[in-house]
Amino acid sequence: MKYYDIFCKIVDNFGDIGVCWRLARQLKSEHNIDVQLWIDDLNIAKQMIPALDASQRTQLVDNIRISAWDANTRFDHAADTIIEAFGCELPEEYMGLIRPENIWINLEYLSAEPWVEGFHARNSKRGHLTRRFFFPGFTDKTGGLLREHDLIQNNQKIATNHTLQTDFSQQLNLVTNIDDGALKISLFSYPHAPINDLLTAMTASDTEITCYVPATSILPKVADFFGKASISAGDRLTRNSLTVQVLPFLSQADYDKLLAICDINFVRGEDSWIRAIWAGKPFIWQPYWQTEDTHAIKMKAFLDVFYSGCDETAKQTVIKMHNAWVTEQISTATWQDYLNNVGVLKAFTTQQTSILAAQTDLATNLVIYIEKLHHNNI
Ligand code: TRH
Repeated sequence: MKYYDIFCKIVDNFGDIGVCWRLARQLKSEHNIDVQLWIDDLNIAKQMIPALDASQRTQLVDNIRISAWDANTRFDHAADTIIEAFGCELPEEYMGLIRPENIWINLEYLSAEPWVEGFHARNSKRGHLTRRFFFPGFTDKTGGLLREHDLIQNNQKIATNHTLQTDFSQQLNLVTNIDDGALKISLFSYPHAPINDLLTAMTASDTEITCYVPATSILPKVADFFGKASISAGDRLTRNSLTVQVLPFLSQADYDKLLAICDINFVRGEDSWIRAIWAGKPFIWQPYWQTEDTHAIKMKAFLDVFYSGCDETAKQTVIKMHNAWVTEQISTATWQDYLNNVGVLKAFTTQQTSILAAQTDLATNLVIYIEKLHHNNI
């Protein structure tokens, strides 16, 4: 039986644990690999993995062994394959147990920048050990993108099946009737985004809009817009053509469904960004803020890659909308322009989703790469 250790440090937000949890489950369910996931903050992880008991130091959830990684954690052996997520730095005691024949991989952050291809699968020496860099990416010269084998099919099913949509709608007590003609939007962003501007623009739209907001750190901003001291899951707020419904923080599976049934998705960071692509709907991505405008460089690289080949007018509105969203000022005209192009963007996104989904997914690429290393084929 194959066995991987994955180390995950939750820096802030949910992206690190979101990616690690998804990868761990896919390795087990699709590649029959036993995974031990070491997490440095079980309390935060519990939001993403509700079945987790944060008081237990080690436990099995969805066939993944999850263990606390803190100052009290002792290690007596290293796995044959070790995945260090996002340069989180393995514990010193564990490092001492790694043998040269073990495969040690650093799973990197995702970027569409051209340099990624050249750095993917490169390695560096750490004493007698080799650390290998595995880069996710948008081309087949990179590690690819996380995607479960049935994801696209499941997304398409719920996006087109009335009964499934109604069931989901009832489960979350969604404000709209699926057929009411309102434009459905999901909103997940960092609190520094121009949320007030966006909601103002939405109230001025000529279309009815229902905006679903899962409960995250942006709720105070949304409450502020409606002149409320606070809002919470279950609240519904209306102004002019806009209705906002606050949802609980969803399970990853339900969040996927929400993205699939919405017409436009606002996403952020790393993992929700990719899920929005797999949902095949127009989306606006807010990259994680980094110094020296690194996030803006990352965003430009992605827009260049993803929208190359898109109708020029639609492409320019996407670029304008993204620039407005990251530079923290959005005008009603920018939003209206974007809405006017949503039909073209929907068709284009669906096409890009199919192209990307034809590439090998990240978990499969990773397993193939690791197998080759174990057999000294690289
Ligand atoms: O939370 P994030 O901002 O994470 C970020 C990024 O990963 C960033 O690159 C990293 O450097 C930083 O963390 C430390 O956004 P992201 O990546 O989209 O992760 C959110 C996860 O939460 C994703 O797995 C989707 C999930 N999610 C739910 O499960 N339910 C929800 O209701 C929502 C809104 C999100």
